Amino acid sequence: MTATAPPRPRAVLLGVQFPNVSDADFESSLAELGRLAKTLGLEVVGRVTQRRGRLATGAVVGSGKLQDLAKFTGGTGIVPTGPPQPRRKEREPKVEARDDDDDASEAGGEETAASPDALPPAERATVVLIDHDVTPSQARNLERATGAEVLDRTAVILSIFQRHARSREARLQVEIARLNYMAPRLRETGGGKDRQGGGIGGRGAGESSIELDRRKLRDRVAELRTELESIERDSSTRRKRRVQQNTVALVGYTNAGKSSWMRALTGSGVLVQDKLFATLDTTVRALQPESVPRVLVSDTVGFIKKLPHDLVASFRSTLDEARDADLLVHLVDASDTAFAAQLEVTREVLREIGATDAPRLLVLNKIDKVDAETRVRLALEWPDAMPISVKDLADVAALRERIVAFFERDMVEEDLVVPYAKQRVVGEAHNACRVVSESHDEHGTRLRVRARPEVIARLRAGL
Ligand SMILES: Nc1nc2c(ncn2[C@@H]2O[C@H](COP(=O)(O)OP(=O)(O)OP(=O)(O)O)[C@@H](O)[C@H]2O)c(=O)[nH]1
Ligand SMILES: [Mg+2]
Repeated sequence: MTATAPPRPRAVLLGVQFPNVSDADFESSLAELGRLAKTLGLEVVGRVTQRRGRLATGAVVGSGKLQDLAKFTGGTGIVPTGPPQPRRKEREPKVEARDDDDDASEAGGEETAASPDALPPAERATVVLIDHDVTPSQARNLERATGAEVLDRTAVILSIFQRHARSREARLQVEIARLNYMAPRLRETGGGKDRQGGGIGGRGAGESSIELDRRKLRDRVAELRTELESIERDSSTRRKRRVQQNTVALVGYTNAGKSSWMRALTGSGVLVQDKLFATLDTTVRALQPESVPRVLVSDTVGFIKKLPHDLVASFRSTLDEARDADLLVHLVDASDTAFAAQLEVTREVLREIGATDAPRLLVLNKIDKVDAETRVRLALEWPDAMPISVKDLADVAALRERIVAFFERDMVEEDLVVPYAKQRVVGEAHNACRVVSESHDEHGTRLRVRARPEVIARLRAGL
């Protein structure tokens, strides 16, 4: 046993700025990749960026930039042609990078020693993170030029999801997405070899599945889906039971503060962390202090730019909570300069999962971190949004009030006669409505209830 924590694996970031991407957007995207890296437990030691029209087909960036990368990782900086050779040879003279030199890096021949100006071995990065999705062969070429493990944005996000998944449901969802991500890569590498296993992206329950051929992989996905479906049937039953209730879903970009608000609004002990994707499982709790009728609040997985489509599909059932909610509280981190883009991403994912009907309340969260001048500007720009902070008790009370008022606003008062054979509905009415009066006669229980019309309609449907 040693007292000092082992050093964190080092990573270098690689980004290509396309002509249609502004400097600010490019920077914020790379910064986000850095935060994803940190969430994965990596230490970012540097970055290499290049402006170009598209990713180089060979190895994402031109040869000069490959050399820059190799300084961080200790590789040759050259994509060797042909299979890796054990024999070492002098490196070819460096070819200057041009912006359009897709194949300039293919000049190398066999792999050679690290460049002389590379970092000392102990300080080198062992991982290259690319802020784009790359093809399997681009990734492989980059790996051969850098000698490091290469992860694209999707792989990074999948790895984080894999580490943060707690429930069986979340684990199954992530595993299905991960196997689907791996399938085409298995095909290209003829069974997957060198880089699989042990690395940042390749570890986990499915490690040995790398050796499985595509068919076995498909069978495995089918098996996992069957298991997932049976769990989903249970949770959809649970959700149906909640249909009678008033429900609010907290939605938003990852790290916007959803779980913090879940804690504040419901007094529950859900995990709050300054990490991306801290929450993957949905939690549902009653608003506290309890309102009459009761309001249920749900906290769920956050969204991110370029969220892998498969992952959204896998989490569809988890996100049903958001789709079926009566009110969506959409939280953004107002202290993040990129929040308008993040807001758009969230809207897009909500559209994708079909959560388009419920009214939304926009919350500009973390307003305590925003200076006075910006607050004024935000208030003008987003007049309908609530600028608040979870750290301010008055703000917590204010959001709770807004939620309660939302459900109050459209309430109507009606009579319900519940036959004695259907007394279950009386209990449901007490949960979902404000019961103004209750009496009994020969027809059953006579209730005068206050609730939103759709809640009363749902109760009537159960009579
Ligand atoms: N200063 C400040 N920090 C906040 C506020 N709300 C949340 N935070 C911090 O922001 C970080 C992320 O908060 P979470 O509540 O975990 O965010 P989340 O949206 O649940 O994130 P994921 O589950 O990762 O998607 C934590 O460090 C919180 O303490 C706020 O109003 N003000
Ligand atoms: Mg959370």
